[in-house]
Amino acid sequence: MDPVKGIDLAFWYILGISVILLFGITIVMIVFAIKYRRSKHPDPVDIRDNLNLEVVWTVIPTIIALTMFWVGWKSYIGLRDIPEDAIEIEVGGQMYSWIFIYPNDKETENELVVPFGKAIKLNIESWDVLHSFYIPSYRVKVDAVRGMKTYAWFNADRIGEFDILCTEYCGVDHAYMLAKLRIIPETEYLEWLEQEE
Ligand SMILES: [Cu+2]
Repeated sequence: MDPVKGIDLAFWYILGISVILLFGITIVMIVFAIKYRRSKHPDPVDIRDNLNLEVVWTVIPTIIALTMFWVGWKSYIGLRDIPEDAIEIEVGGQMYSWIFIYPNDKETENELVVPFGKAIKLNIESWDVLHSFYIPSYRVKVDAVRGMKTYAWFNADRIGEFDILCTEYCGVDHAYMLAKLRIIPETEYLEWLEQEE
């Protein structure tokens, strides 16, 4: 599944169920508080050991929770499963910028340029403290840890410029640790790749 679609689906699914439950429970609570108030029902009814009721309120929430897990799990798998033809780019986080190293050893700072229509795999590492690599538009957010390789991938399916941020507080200039993702047509990318900076 396309991770962007999968994550959005999981988000809206869980939010939708939460909203329905919020309103459903609130309405039932208000209705019951009015309908069964003490002046009308002085003697409460004991409903303990009602098997049907207990089965219903155990089984239905369990099914709802499992479907939430399923939707979340599917989108997570989408984030971790990388297409085989993905282009690999090394990403290094350092106080306070992102360095990108391309297959031909070209290096850029705070600018990730990739060809349109390709899957991009990012091998992420930190060169000092903890950082976190985040592309909101592609729902990608992975920790950058010194001495440990992490990865992320996205499908570059839109031409344009997108934000890249650091989302792990890494020092005084953390807020300025910003970069741009630039998705350009493949021919332009190949030309750009050969250019000396
Ligand atoms: Cu950082």
